[in-house]
Amino acid sequence: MLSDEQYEHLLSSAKDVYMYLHEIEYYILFKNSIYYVFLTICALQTFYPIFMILAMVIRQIGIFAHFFHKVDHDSNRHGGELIASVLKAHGVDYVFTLSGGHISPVLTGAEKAGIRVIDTRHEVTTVFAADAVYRLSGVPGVAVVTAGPGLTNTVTAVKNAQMAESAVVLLGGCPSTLLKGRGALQDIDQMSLFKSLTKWQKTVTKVRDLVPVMREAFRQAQSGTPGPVFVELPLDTLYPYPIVKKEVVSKSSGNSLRSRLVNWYLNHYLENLFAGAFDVEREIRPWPVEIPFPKKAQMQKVVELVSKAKKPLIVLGSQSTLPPIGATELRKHIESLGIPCFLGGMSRGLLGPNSPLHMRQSRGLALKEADVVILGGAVCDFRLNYGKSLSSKSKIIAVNRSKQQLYKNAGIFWNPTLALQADVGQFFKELAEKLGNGKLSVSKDWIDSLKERDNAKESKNLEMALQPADKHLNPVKVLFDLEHTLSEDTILIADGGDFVATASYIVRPRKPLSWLDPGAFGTLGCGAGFALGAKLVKPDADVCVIFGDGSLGYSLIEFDTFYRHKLPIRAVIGNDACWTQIAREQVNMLGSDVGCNLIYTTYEQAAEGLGAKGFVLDAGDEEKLKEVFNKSRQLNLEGHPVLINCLIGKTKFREGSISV
Ligand SMILES: Cc1ncc(C[n+]2csc(CCOP(=O)(O)OP(=O)(O)O)c2C)c(N)n1
Ligand SMILES: *[C@@H]1O[C@H](CO)[C@@H](O)[C@H](O)[C@H]1NC(C)=O
Ligand SMILES: *[C@@H]1O[C@H](CO)[C@@H](O)[C@H](O)[C@H]1NC(C)=O
Ligand SMILES: [Mg+2]
Repeated sequence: MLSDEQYEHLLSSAKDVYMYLHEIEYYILFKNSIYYVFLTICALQTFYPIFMILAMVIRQIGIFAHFFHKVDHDSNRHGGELIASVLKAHGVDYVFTLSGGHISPVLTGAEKAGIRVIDTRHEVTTVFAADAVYRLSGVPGVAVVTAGPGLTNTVTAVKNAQMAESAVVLLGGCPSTLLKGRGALQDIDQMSLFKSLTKWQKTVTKVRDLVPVMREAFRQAQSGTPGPVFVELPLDTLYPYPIVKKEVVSKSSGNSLRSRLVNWYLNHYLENLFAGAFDVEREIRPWPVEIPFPKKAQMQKVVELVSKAKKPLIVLGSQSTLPPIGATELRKHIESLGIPCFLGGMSRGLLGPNSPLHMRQSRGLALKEADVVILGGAVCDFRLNYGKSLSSKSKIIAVNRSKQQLYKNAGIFWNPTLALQADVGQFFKELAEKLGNGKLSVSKDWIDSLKERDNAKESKNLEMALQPADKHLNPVKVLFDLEHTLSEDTILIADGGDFVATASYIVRPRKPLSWLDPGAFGTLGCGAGFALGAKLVKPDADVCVIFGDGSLGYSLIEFDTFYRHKLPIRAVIGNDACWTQIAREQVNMLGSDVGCNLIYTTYEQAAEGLGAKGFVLDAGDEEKLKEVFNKSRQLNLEGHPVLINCLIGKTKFREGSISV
């Protein structure tokens, strides 16, 4: 029997072989049958060594591709155009970048294909933006960055996308195939670096491979548990033949036998690099994406369990909003089931601002009382206290596309009664078909008791908003006033510590997909990138970022990007002159605030310098808050990005919550 790894290897080899046979059209007659023979061998899981040798031999045939293809030596067509054609066919409307010679052809190719190129001021922004594009549109976001430092600058956002399970296609430059490992500029081992950060990664080695590799990248990014993928693009697979030839061959001219031999080799190498690149019409349409569906037998057990429940509870996480079901349809299914619901991550806002089923407060208590808990894409990590939040008396149904996540900390702190590796949306669709529309009688007392607790807590919050803070504005009041001016089309983005955590209890996303936060990786600095992606996907939406003053620092320069690209977003800063979430604990536990203090910087002026409109609000401006929030939206509609610097003081709102 083969190990999983060998099997994967075998399958991918079979695909490679198929690709090469495709390139050499002379074999086209046998192409399909040979592929099926290989797949059969795979299925039999035997002859592994023989197959691998065979695959290698056939793969080598690809090296002689230029015997079958004539390379047009004068053509100015280039690999960037091929990449753009695949992007276009996959519904990509924008790529995010920060320029670099290694990737110029991808950018000009995209421009020519009518794909909007958004150039940012830091590479990390490109991937945050691409992440937001996927979350809001279901089309993988695309970031294009240059070799070496361009790529390493994306690392935080790539890891964040991986943990948030967001499909991002990252394209990175690298030195030409011939010069790799020979000390070229910015030549580092990018593949090892991105191996743990992405779910799939591949280096392109021939121009003719660009299209199939790109298609595979899109399929991989969206299949199973979505995530970022990385495609490495050597310089000589991107530039036109005459330019590459000039770079590679002409530089080693001379008449000695040795240099003639070298030149012969280089010419041969180049022919092969470009063979079959532009003279073959390649399939560019998307591959089907593989999504795990709930198994019938398991679904039957779920229906039995849930139909007996008196106090059922749903906890939804980010995965629930993934295509193909999508957030709007999921909302219908949840409502038709009538089970009370806690929403987290991307599912916030799913049920609108005032749904009777949506509970917001005291989740811990509710989890202890429920008899059946459905974890829909919510994972037993720190957010559920590693599973300790669940009661051993409740029946737990866990649904997640990823097997690993499904069983996280199971057996130690909690035990799933039923665990389904399946798409969350599909799960609720099937459950609603069986038990929806009143077939389920959820106890009214149960919902009422949850709602009562919710209301009690919310009144307490409101009280908190009325107390004056020391010296500056009360953050709770700032956020309540912001909440009261939000509209149906607001998309909220959260980037910060305490101020943002407070916001998550006070502002109410109005509809599905109107709340973006980093997710499990919990990084600061996602604000500008998320806003960029959101404003492009939803140009008419009111994109509003809630920043801590510390967090704003990472994003501030991108106001220049908002201004240049005419993307009017607005930002509300909770400026407490401090990295408060850290200071609060550090002072308490270790007795010093060293390293945690900032000052009341005039961020509104910084933003003005970058082309935005700026406001500052301090104690005494309590009555003006709503007016300024309204005004900022108005300025957005007139095309201006806006930053509102709210100087806030301390309250007891977050006291006692531990955060790192
Ligand atoms: C990239 C990154 N660096 C550091 C941290 C640790 N961290 C978490 S919250 C926080 C404070 C954030 O300060 P600010 O944005 O001003 O929000 P506040 O807590 O003051 O409201 C820090 C430094 C982190 N999560 N991510
Ligand atoms: C799976 O679980 C992880 C961890 O809890 C969570 O972040 C993710 O959204 C879940 N994904 C799905 C598809 O349910
Ligand atoms: C702000 O705008 C909202 C909605 O447009 C409106 O109801 C409210 O009265 C406005 N408030 C102020 C203070 O301008
Ligand atoms: Mg702060």
